[in-house]
Amino acid sequence: MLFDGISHQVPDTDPGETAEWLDSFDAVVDARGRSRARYLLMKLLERARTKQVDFPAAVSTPYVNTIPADAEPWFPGDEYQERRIRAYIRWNAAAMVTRANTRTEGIGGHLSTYASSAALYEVGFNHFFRGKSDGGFGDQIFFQGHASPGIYARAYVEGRLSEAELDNFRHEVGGGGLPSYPHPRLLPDLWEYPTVSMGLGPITAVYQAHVNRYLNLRRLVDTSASRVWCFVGDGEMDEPESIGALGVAGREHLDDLIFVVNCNLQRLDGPVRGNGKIIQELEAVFRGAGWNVIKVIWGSRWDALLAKDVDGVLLDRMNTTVDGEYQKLAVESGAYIREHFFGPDPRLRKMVEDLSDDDLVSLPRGGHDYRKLYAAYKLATEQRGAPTVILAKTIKGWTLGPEIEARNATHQIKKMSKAQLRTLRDRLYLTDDIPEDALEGDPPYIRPAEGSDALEYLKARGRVLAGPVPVRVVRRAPVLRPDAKVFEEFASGSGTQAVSTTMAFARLLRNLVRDPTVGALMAPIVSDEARTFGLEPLIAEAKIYAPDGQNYIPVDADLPLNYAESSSGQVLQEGITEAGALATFTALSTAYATWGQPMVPVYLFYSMFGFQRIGDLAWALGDMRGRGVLAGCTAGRTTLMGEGLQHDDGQSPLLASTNPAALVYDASFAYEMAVIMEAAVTDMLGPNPLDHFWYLTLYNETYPMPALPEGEAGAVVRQGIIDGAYRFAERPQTAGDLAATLCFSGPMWSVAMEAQRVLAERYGVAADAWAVTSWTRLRTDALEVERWNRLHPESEPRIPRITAALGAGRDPVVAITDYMRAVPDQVARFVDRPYLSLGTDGFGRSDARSALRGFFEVDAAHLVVAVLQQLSLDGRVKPSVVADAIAESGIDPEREAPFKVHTEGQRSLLCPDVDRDVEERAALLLSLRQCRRGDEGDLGGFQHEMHGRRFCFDLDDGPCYQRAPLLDPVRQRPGIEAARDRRVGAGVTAHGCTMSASRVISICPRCWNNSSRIWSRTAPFVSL
Ligand SMILES: Cc1ncc(C[n+]2csc(CCOP(=O)(O)OP(=O)(O)O)c2C)c(N)n1
Ligand SMILES: [Mg+2]
Repeated sequence: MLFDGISHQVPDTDPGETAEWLDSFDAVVDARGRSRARYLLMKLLERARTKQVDFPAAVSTPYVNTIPADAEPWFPGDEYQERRIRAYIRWNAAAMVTRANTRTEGIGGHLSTYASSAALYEVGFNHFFRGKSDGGFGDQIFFQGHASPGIYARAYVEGRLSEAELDNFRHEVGGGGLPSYPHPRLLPDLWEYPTVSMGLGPITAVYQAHVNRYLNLRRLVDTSASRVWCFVGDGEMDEPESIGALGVAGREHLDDLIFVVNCNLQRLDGPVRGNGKIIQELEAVFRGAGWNVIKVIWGSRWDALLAKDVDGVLLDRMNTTVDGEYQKLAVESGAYIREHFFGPDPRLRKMVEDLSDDDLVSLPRGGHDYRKLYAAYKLATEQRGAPTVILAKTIKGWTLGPEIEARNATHQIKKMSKAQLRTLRDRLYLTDDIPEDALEGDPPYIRPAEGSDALEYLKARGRVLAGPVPVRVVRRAPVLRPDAKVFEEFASGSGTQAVSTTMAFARLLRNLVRDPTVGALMAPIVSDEARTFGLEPLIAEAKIYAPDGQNYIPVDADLPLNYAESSSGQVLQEGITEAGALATFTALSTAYATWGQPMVPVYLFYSMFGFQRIGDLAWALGDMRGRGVLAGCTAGRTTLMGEGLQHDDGQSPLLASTNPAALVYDASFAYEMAVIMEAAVTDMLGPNPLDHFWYLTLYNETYPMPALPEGEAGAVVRQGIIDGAYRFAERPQTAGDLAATLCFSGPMWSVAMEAQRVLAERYGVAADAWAVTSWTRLRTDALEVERWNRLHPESEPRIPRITAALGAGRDPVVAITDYMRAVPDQVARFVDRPYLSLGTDGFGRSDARSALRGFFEVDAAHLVVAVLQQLSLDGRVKPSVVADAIAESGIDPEREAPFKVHTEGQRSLLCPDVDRDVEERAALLLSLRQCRRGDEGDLGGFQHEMHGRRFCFDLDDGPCYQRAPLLDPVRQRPGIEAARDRRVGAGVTAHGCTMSASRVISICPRCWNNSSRIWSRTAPFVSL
């Protein structure tokens, strides 16, 4: 597909020939009209496509089937048997949901979605979907999540599920239950791909196909015999994730990818596009993204009508009728359809005069027409060079009877009455299988008898297609272990060289990629931040995966570390799509099941844009039992400096801790990171891998990395790193008996060490320091122990790891983190000592690291004060000592907490109650104006009461900063100088008040909080 073929910029090599073609076209328009001309053009475009002559995307075609009746292939199946099998499945799906809701009122389930898509699935099951019973990998099928009743019902008919299991639909807790939706975590022999959170199925499917191609081009797995099918609802296509990755599939020509969109024109509450046409809209979207589009709109009985439509009136009616109207027609009588669809135009009315009203009602939509669907699937599987979408028009609740079909409430119907079940039975021709008395009580489950033609047919199809789907198989893989050298260098520390954990991680990743045993299985993934994370050497060496190779000379070709792309590249540089990158990670992290090929995906991302941005995909990853390493880089609310509110991550370990499959680690040192990575890689490629993934935060603060202790002590530290904590520094010798414990993680180690020194030297407090690598693991352990103790009251109580590690007593423990206090507070109630935590709750700021740590009160001064204050609680330290420490450190005890949201940020001068208090505003304005009459040089100041606070406005440039005790004079001076230089005009004052040439715009939080001085210089206060 070409996207930018601008013909007038291309030289005409044969103008005579061009003129001939154009003249002929003009002649057709003149002689035969525009419709005919349009038809010929479309034919030409079709031909061009089949001849693979690229042309600019033409994004929509008329509202008819893409495959004309005369181009439909012969249908190879036994239609009678297939219809019968379909009837059994339809019935069982409805019976299962009805029974579940009879057993437990309100347990839920969906009837209408599968009812609308039964034919879409059955054509696939009977003719296309490949299973795994031949030892191959089969197709990867993403089912519409809430169509699961139909998938269970088929598995029952195939003999793969029992009646008891069907009866446990949505009753999982007692064991042997069937989950509501596709959840491999809970039904790991059957489900492969979790899909029910709208949009995740489509994006995961696209990246599954993308990863399949990657594995194939890297010669790790031959994926060529498998296809990826993704079934998705038309309402679901509104999710950004559903459409966001379509371009990837088009760009990479992922022709093994087939989407089937179930266009029943409805979502949960009502029409998807009442005033428009979802099929047309989606056609344009998919075509624009480079996909083949096959529309299956009309069933076979429309073919004869379309054949009569010589003037194009029917086509015109089809094109101009909106979806809302089509839905109305779907619930109305034949007479209504005659009157309102065909009626207005006499030519149309004539077209259907020989059809009865009943005939009109039963003119079906294409998505229920087996032959049309077969034709579409066949073409979809044969087309090369681009992915294909089948847009199939269906009716929601099809066959469930007039009270349910196409009704706005259809999605919510969970139970069918006896009368509705009878209608369904009759409609499905199941009167022989379900006698009248069987309709009393619970509707029965039915399946074809052993030896029946239907069952034999089913089995025969299964043999041809290599068994049933879905089925999840995990094959044993050889145990692999990287060379110990990969990790060794990190144990010895970095000497005097300052490095960050991110830099160390990049180096470790490179070592892993180079490892002869596991190197090929490493799959580094980034979403456009490789440079930030120091991966240039890896890119230069392992190259970026690009299915088309590199068809240009990169601008940095002459540099040793250049932007190298290759079709066999190893690094997945996904561009700026965290969702896409996580979907890639998901496909690789489950390759052990999908392809019997364990991989080690390592996705490095901006930690702020991880769980927070794509938490639901990470949830699905946990459901899918993915294995891999997620590395949240540029982590820490104060460690990432300069980037500010949207970037400063103070919560990702907490968000990650909510995912039961995540093992969350926050390392301070390169050796900790290496020990964690060694555990991760050896587990993933080991004999009994956990279905877990690792989340590791990495920082860009550099410091000399300490060495891992050797010998026995080193082994203890290693175990502590994995378990979550180890003692990093013993208590220093001090004169008295004052003692405390500092717990740190990540870059807060240096703060803890500085505090340890000050506490010992100035206050005689001996504090030991613990490195906590995983608050979450400590908490999980403690919760397990707590539960065990609760349930074993007569046994000797067990002791949680963290409780044992920190012991009991009155010496306080103060934890410090670069995240919210809730991170270390995870273990608070398991510590038998006074416990306090310091953290970075609140919105981040852009500033230097030291300023941020001061602002969030996580610097050494605050840590010292915190320890002293804790010691003062039982009288071992006098409160006055704590107060002196506060004063000496320049800490302003009256400032508002940095996490208090209503004091956040800059305020409009007359904020916060500006609109509430017009009079106050006017009074202030007056004061300002009067004040301005003083002149340049010494404007003096004035005070103003507003909203119960006293505002002191200094209109001279001196006093404000001198009186602001928190400001660091070194940092402040340049600001003042700069502000002086902008005596008139817009600017920001030394501490953040902003003003324009005409007025003071805002007042900084410091002024606001500290009796609210405003330092304004000479800005004239003309208007407010
Ligand atoms: C992210 C998300 N939001 C909302 C829902 C709740 N939900 C379940 S089904 C559904 C409607 C689906 O409509 P459509 O995609 O058209 O599927 P249909 O049932 O019509 O085939 C909604 C909103 C969900 N599952 N996931
Ligand atoms: Mg729908």
